[in-house]
Amino acid sequence: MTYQNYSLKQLQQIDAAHHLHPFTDHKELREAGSRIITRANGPFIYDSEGVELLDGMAGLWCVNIGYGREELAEAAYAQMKELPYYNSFFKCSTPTPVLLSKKLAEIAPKNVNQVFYGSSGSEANDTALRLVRHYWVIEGKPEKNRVISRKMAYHGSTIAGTSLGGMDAMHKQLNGAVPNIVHVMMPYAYELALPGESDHDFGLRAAKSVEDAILEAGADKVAAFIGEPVMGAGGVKIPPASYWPEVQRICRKYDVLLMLDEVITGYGRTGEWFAAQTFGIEPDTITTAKALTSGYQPLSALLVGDRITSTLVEKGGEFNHGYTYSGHPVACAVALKNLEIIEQEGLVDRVRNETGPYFAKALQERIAGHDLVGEVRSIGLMGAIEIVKDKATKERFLPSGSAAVTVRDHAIANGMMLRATGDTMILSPPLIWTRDTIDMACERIRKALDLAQADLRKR
Ligand code: PXG
Repeated sequence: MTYQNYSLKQLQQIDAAHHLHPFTDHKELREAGSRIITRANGPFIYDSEGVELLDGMAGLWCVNIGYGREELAEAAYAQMKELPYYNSFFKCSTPTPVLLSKKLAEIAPKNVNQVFYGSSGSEANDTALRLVRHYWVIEGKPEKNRVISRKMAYHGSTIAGTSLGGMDAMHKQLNGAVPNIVHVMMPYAYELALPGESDHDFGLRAAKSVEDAILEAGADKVAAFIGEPVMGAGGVKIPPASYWPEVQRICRKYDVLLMLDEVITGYGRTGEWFAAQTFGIEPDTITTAKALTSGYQPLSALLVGDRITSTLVEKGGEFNHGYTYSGHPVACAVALKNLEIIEQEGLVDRVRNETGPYFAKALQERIAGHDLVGEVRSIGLMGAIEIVKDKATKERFLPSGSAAVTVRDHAIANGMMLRATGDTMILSPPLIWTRDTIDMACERIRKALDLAQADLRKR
């Protein structure tokens, strides 16, 4: 029986009875009922009632080539018929992860040439943490096992992912994190820059907090620093240009590995294949997932730099780590086709030269001036809108986070799917957006802001 035989009410009831959703207050969901998305095409998603929404989030930061790409379905179908599964343990391999690894080495920063596969970003970060700690053990420095991360970082929901991440609400529920991970300040000038401090100086100060943490622990105790080039789930926090080169300089000075989590920024979002290239740095590991397949299949790729792989190969022996689905042939076939489409359609260049700059200008000219908006910022095709009560003082509405939810609800009611995190609205659209799509989004967001303002004034 297909879902079409069920009414919306029935699906919602079954969902409530049997399905525990991620990051959800289950009591609240049972009262409200879920919105059931049934199909999608290009930049639009459609719910079970036929309502069309412009998807400002590319699913969950992943559907970079948009919906309805038959070539990806065909690539999966062909691979499933020929070889649906075989593992890459025990000296075996299958063709698609081999070819995908070659492709990834071609597009990654030049010091990064090898790939370890998983099925999710969280798994890839678990692999990354295990790998860097293992690296220092085989280098004869097992005491070098601490990792520095940032407050508000998001690195996934497994125990290692949550521990690496800096979300307080998640840590509280962990009730015991992976030890030896510390969190320093985030590079978030809007709230953390001092009065009169330039962006440049703020970026250097935020990087200095990494150096302070290294010195506090002792450089001989620190394995690595991990960060999202642009913090995503934490609110599209874009560091000043001075930040990443300085963090890299500090890591090199103290012989600390640099781990980038590009689960959101990888595969074109910032106008280069990887944000490492946008910010001009050469990390030792790059965690990627999401847009690697544009979300059409679950797949992650931990890209590993030459420094780590040469030690691993020369001195490592067996690395006792791997997943049933490491290098899944169907997921890798879909990834290959996805990257081919991104290349053929020139989507990365388009973000860098055309849609990214147009998106930035549209947000500045049409959204930044609104009374509810404290700041807009963007890089490539990811953007944020800070919702405030008072533009001059940056005072927020209370309770915290409620104003952004009001804006989001009006946006959805007006055909625009976007996400609220704290008091920040987030945009991370498919890279196929054109100037027209950006115009449409701005119109709908502007309307949502007007309606939210009327509501918030009544409170
Ligand atoms: N790293 C980063 C930077 C992420 O954004 C992960 C790791 C984990 O990936 P998986 O595939 O295990 O989910 C992510 C995932 C949100 C939201 O609400 C963001 C993510 C996942 C779920 C929700 O913005 N990012």
